[in-house]
Amino acid sequence: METNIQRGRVIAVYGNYYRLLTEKEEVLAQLSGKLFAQTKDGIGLPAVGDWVEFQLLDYQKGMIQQIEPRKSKFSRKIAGSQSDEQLIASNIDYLFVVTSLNDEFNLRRLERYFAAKQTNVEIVVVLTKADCCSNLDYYLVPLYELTTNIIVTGFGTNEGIKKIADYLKFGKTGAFVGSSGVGKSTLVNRLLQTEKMLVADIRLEDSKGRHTTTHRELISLPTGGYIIDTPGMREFQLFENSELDSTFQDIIELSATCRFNDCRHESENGCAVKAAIQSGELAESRLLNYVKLQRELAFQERRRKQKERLKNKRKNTR
Ligand SMILES: Nc1nc2c(ncn2[C@@H]2O[C@H](COP(=O)(O)OP(=O)(O)OP(=O)(O)O)[C@@H](O)[C@H]2O)c(=O)[nH]1
Ligand SMILES: [Mg+2]
Ligand SMILES: [Zn+2]
Repeated sequence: METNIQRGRVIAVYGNYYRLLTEKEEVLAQLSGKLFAQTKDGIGLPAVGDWVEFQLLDYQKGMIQQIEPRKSKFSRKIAGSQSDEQLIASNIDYLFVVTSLNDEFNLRRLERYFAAKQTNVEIVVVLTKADCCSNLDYYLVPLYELTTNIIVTGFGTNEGIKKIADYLKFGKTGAFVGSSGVGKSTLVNRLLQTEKMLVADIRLEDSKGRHTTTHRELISLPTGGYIIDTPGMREFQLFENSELDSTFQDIIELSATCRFNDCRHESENGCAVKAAIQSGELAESRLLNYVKLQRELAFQERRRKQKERLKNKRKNTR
């Protein structure tokens, strides 16, 4: 008989250990053998943001029995050559894509985040370091084409921080994602009004961050909401096609008016996409990014199918 079953939320993962937050305390837990076996097909291991049921064993120690179904998630393809999914945060309402108002800003990378957007998650772009930027419009004008969910922050003003806090009302969860050094942990500290998270200067040589944050962590906020801080991403590849087409709706609409149905928008006659590039209506880099993302997803789809076939083969020969 299992007694003392409680509900908790994964706030950090350390190897095989999971730090859980309950209403009363923090608990360090491991997976039950049964759950570990189940995680091998389907749901995967618990991720930061997951709600779990666990058995309280001992003083602040526990055994996780079950992962509650995820309402939403944000994942990418794991870094490197494999095509598996890496869950970055689960049960989030808002994905705050953080980017700074300097050379780090990259519209093509932002498009990638929008293309990877997953169900039940709203994306908000947070532009940091406004205090060091004298040409805000240079960044804002092209960004408006992609989204109007934009928050501008910087040292010397609390306005942006207040807007972020407004999203993270009681029970709501957000995650900060973006490159190293853009100021994700600084935002967490400002939301908390304490220096909880370690932050570090970016490198002088190339203005890149130092990968200061090394673990994903969920933090409770005074508003009753939660924020997940994540390490800066070096590489961010799409895991599955969810919002690719809606992110590039303009190109899809243009393609529909190309003379040939199978137009590759390269050198075909009557190509509406090329015409839009020539007239300045569409940025060529946007088209190239779309094609690149499509290829990336097609490649992973092939890898996944290959893997699936191998798995079935093994099953059948067992
Ligand atoms: N001027 C200015 N500097 C900022 C701002 N926000 C953050 N910084 C600085 O940027 C540097 C990097 O900040 P972090 O918060 O460590 O960046 P991070 O995104 O958490 O980086 P990783 O943990 O490596 O992913 C620090 O020196 C911060 O003080 C801002 O709004 N204005
Ligand atoms: Mg950090
Ligand atoms: Zn075309």
